[in-house]
Amino acid sequence: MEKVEGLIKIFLTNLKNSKRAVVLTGAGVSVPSGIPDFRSPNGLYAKYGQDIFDIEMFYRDPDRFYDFAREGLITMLEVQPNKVHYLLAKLEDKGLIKGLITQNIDGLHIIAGNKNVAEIHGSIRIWNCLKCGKRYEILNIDNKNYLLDNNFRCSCGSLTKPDITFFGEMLPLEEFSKAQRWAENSDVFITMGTSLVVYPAAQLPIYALRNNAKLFIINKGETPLDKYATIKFDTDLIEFCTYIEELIDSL
Ligand code: CNA
Repeated sequence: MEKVEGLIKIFLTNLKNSKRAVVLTGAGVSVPSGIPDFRSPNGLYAKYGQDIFDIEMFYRDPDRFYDFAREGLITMLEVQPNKVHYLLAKLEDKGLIKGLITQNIDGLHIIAGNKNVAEIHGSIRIWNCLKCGKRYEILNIDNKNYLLDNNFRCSCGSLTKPDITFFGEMLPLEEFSKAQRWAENSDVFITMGTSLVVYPAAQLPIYALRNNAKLFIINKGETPLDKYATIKFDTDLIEFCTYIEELIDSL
């Protein structure tokens, strides 16, 4: 316990002395809100298979994806941010982090109050018709119900797809360029709740390291970049954020 507290103080000192700290989050940040991650034993892959976000599979069998979407994506809209999201919003408010890059598609960082956010894998809030281009903003209950009642077909009868990046698709260029710029200019780079195996997101800490940024990794379980971290916290994020909240004002 004392050792962890000591390491957290080192982390906080680095954060407070930094000028351009950037955070990269992954699915683990939203697990305490009730959204399962991909790769844990109770994760989405265990239930739906690894290819559920594969773009070829989507075109081959869209209804399989839509069945998953009812249970695994639309339900994300009912979920609330947790302590980790709120702490990150507070750190931005205090000027301690300059940018927040997320691989998550649930929109919870924006709901929690972060403003400088790069959603590099898109967001489930928007669904687009693949034929006529009609856009459905599904935080609007009428749009959501329309899609649910029509098995995700547009009013023109064609397939719709959420505005998220499937495996086999390009990332949204503008969002990723912003994230890359932040990473390349960062002096402290923090990753939270990500296994760092999905590319090109996992490249971002490497851009930061090339700029001599210090890397801090907070994740339950190993990541391929652990050996490059100034400190790796293999700990639960809620526990970690509780420490930060307790110590942040005292340093
Ligand atoms: P991942 O590969 O599933 O890794 C998540 C990591 O978080 C794992 O190493 C877990 O051990 C760790 N973890 C889970 N809970 C906690 C916790 N409470 N404390 C500390 N660590 C924890 O997911 P990545 O984000 O690395 O992979 C990127 C994918 C996942 C992106 O394409 C996302 O779009 C996608 N995804 C997003 C969501 C979401 O939007 N909430 C949910 C599931 C998957």
